[in-house]
Amino acid sequence: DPYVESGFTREPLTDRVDAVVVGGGFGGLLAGARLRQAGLERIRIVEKAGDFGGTWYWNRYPGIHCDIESYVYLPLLEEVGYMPRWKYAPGEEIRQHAMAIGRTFDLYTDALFQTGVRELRWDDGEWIVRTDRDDEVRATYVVVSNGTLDHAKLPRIPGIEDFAGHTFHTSRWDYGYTGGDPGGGLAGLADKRVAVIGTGATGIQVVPAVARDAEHLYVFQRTPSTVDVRDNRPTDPEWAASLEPGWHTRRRENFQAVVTGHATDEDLVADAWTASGQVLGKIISTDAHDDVDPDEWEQIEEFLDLEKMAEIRARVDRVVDDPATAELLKPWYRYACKRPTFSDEYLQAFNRPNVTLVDTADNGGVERMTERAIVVGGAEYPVDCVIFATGFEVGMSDVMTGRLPVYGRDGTNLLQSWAVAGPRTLHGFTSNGFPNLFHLGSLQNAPSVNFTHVLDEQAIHVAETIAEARRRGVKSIEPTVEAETSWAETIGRTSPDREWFDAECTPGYYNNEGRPRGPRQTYGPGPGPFQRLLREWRSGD
Ligand code: N01
Repeated sequence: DPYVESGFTREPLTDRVDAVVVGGGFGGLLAGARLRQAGLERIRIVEKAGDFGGTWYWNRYPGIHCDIESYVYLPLLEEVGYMPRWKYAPGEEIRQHAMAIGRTFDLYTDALFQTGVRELRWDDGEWIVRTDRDDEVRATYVVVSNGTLDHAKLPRIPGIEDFAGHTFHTSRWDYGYTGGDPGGGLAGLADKRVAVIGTGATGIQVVPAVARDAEHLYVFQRTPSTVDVRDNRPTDPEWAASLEPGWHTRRRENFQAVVTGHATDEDLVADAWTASGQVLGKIISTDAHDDVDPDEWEQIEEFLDLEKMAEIRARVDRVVDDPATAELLKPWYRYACKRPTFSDEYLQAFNRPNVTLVDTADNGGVERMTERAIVVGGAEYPVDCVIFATGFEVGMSDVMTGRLPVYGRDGTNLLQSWAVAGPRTLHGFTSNGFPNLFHLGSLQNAPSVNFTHVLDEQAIHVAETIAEARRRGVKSIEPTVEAETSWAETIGRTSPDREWFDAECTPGYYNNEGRPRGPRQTYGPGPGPFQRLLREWRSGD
């Protein structure tokens, strides 16, 4: 029993609250905060981890940072009264902010940590939430926000279980073994030969820290990432003092408009897109792409893509001393095929005498592991420790995989009811037959790179919907079958179909190896129009 092992046990709990929120990451915290603002009193967040923070709770590897500017990534900055210290915040600062949200909105009082929700069941006008600690909590409303990047992925390397050295995944960093803390050095690696497998966004952040302190570091790369300039800097206090109330919402909306190509403010656009070349900035700033023929637009995109990738490769040549290593570090695909990364230390790490890049692409990945070594193309690399930076089982929340069963009216199983025709929701939030149940995350809605913004808009929508129901004295809310059908039709019609992506991006964005991509389920016009659509829906009848 992992709970007994962790040393934290407690008696099962039976009670009744206004709302249960499944998950205490930013989605759950935002749901909690917005429900609090909407006047709900008993809000119980149930979270597997020992505290709030979600992905920032589990991922504490050295070097962890957020790639999105902190002034737009961190939610509720004005409400909490916090100004980030860095343009790109380190993970610990983000985790502390998550905890501050918990305190500001009094979400700790009723939170259940180290507790996993095992079943949601609608019973006579309310939900019964059962947990793996045998709790039975009744709630009028349930908001599910349990994330999509929480199941660590280990590679299927033959012999992985034979390896007798030390291993761990980046999302469970072993500071006991490596020494140090998230901000400090890793003294425990001073006499260790270490392997890092994986060079995605995580690998890029972890490698410089391990390179600095390990006796020797072998970086096992299957696909090189694009590594763009980071240019992090402390927050300018004068700028911070000059901000007017409401700045945070405006900045987030501006950022969203720019990255989705809907901005009209020329200065802002030019600023944001300098890295992508002025052409794209100009096209977007003039909103000209709305008038450009789609084929022509695709050609323009491809051209800009080529330019951008040439710039990324030229940087590798400039930074990396050894030409053979530099060649291997150059990405060969289109920019959006893989998640872009940013670092001013990663490429530089390969100039250290104690760092070796082992490219596995020609051999289809790592060949096998033995008791003491990693084998690639017949060559053995003896190591003491293997760090898996191999990402996550992506794209499916526990509800979508069935790990968290949901039973609605008449005991209907949610997943089974979606088995034939796929998910059926209104705007991704609610489903017929499952009253007062709301989903946050990526389900039949519009994604954006700044995911905390997407989650906040969703949390606001759920909270305002519930507040309206309460004002009207309505006991339970759910969409009609017609509304769901109509939304499914909108999603089917507008979901972007990027054929080149499927054809050229191997492996794909999240190394979703060998898995069918399935029909796309996003609202094509993008997050801005989606948020407007929700606001209009709320202000209607
Ligand atoms: O995981 P990934 P991640 N043999 O899946 C390799 C977010 N994030 O943890 O590219 C050999 O991207 C795999 O190789 P390939 C962000 O959204 C955000 O890095 O598939 N190698 C790849 O190199 C990101 O997208 C921040 O060929 C294998 C790596 O492992 C998500 O988290 C920072 C392998 C996995 O890359 C996940 O990122 C960090 C195998 N069998 C992360 N299987 C921010 O800044 C996999 N690999 C906000």
